[in-house]
Amino acid sequence: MSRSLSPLMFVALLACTGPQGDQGPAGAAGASVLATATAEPAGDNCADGGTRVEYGVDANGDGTLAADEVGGAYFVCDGADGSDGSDAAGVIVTSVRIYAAEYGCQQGYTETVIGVDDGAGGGTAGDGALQEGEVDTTLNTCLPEDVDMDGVLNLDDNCVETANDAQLDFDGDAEGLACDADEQVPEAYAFSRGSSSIESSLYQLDLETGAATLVGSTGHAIIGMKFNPVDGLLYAFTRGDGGDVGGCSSCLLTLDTSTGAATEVVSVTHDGSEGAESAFASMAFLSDGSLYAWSEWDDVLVSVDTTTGVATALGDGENSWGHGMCATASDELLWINGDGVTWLIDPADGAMAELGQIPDFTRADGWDSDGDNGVRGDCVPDSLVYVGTDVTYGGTPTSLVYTRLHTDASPELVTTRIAPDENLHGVAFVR
Ligand SMILES: [Ca+2]
Ligand SMILES: [Ca+2]
Ligand SMILES: [Ca+2]
Ligand SMILES: [Ca+2]
Repeated sequence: MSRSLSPLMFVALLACTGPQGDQGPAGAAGASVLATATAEPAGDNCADGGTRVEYGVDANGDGTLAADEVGGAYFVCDGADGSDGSDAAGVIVTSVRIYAAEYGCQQGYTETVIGVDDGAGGGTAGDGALQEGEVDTTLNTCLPEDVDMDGVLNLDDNCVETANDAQLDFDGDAEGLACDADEQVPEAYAFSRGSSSIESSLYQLDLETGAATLVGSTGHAIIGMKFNPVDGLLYAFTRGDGGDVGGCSSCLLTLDTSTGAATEVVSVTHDGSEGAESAFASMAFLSDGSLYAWSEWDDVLVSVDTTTGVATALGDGENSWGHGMCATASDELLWINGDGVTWLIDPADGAMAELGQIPDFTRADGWDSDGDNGVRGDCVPDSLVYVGTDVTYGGTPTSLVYTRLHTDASPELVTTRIAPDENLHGVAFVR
C-alpha cells in the first residue's frame, strides 16, 4: 500500500481551557483527542480509494468526534497496483501528558501523535508503533490547570495526577508521599501541655493524618522533646522555675515510649540566665548525640552537657523565645522563633543565618501566663521538613503543621496544616 496525503494533514490544534489564572471547569480533564477512520471511495482524494482519517478535540467529552469538532483530516490512499489497503488498521493514535508551559498551555498539555504504521520515511511497517517518518500530524491540547483537582496547579503539584492538597513529602525528593513508592512516613511522638498542676501526656503521632494515640502520662510538665540518634532514647525537658508538676525543675528526662514514664537524667543549669535555671523548650541532638537548646530566659543558644547538666552559651543571642529546634541532615540546627521566622544555626559558634518567614504563621501577641507557648517541631532526618504544632492562645486549639523549607538562593516556605489537635505541644521523630 502506498499513500498520498491531503494538504489538510498538517493542521495543528490548540484548545486551551482558558488564559493563565482561570480555573478550568471541573471534569475538563476528559477533553481528549479523537481520530476516526472511514473508507474513502475512489475519486479525487484517492484515485484507487483508501481511508479518510479525521481528528480533533472531543470538546464536549461525549467520546465521539462530532462534525463541528473535526480539526483536520488526511487520506491514506490505496496503491495503484490493485492491492487492497482499504481499511484503517494501520492508523495509530497515541497521547501523552507533558507537564511544561509550552504551546500557550501554562500548566501542561496533551501531545497526540497520529500516523499510519506503513513504513513511510524509513519507519518499520506493521510494528505497532509510529516511527518519526510515519507521523502525519501532532496535536497539542492544553490540560486543565489542576488535573487532579486538589487545589494545587499542575506545575506546582508534587503528585500531579494524585489528589494531595497537603503536598506532604517527608523524604524531600520533590515527589509527594501520595505518589512516591519508596517514601516512608516517619515515626513520631508528641506531648501535651503541662503545668505546675497538669501532667504532660505522651502520644504516638501519625504524621500522615495527624491522629494522636495516647501512650501515657509522663508525670511531669514537658516543654521540649527529641530522640537522641546515638542511644535511640526519647529525651525531654521539664519546665523551670517551679513549674513542673513532677517537682523536677529544668530537668532532662528520658521517656519510655511504651508507657510514657519518665526517668530523671540530670537537672540542667545555665549560669548565663537569671537564677541559673532556664526553659529549654527548643532542643535538638546532632548526629553525634551532642545536645543543643535555646535558653528562653536569656535568648541564647546553649550546648548541654547531659552528664553534668551544665548549659554553656554559644553566640550572642538575639531574637525572642523559640518555637522549635531540630538538627538537619548536615548537622546544622534549624530554629524557629516565636514570630515564625526560621534560622539555620551553626552549632560550632552559634552563628545564625535567616531562612525566612513561615507564611500564615499564627501567633497571639505577647507571652502566655505560663511562658510555655510555642511550636515545638522536628525535622525529617533527610531533608528540611519541619513538622510542629501551631499554637494560638486563649483556649484556641493547636494544629499540626507541615513546613517545607527550601534553602536555595530564594528560600520558599510552604506550610500545610495536617490535622487539628487540641492538645499537642511538640513533636519528636524517631531517630
Ligand atoms: Ca511503524
Ligand atoms: Ca493538582
Ligand atoms: Ca496532587
Ligand atoms: Ca518524596
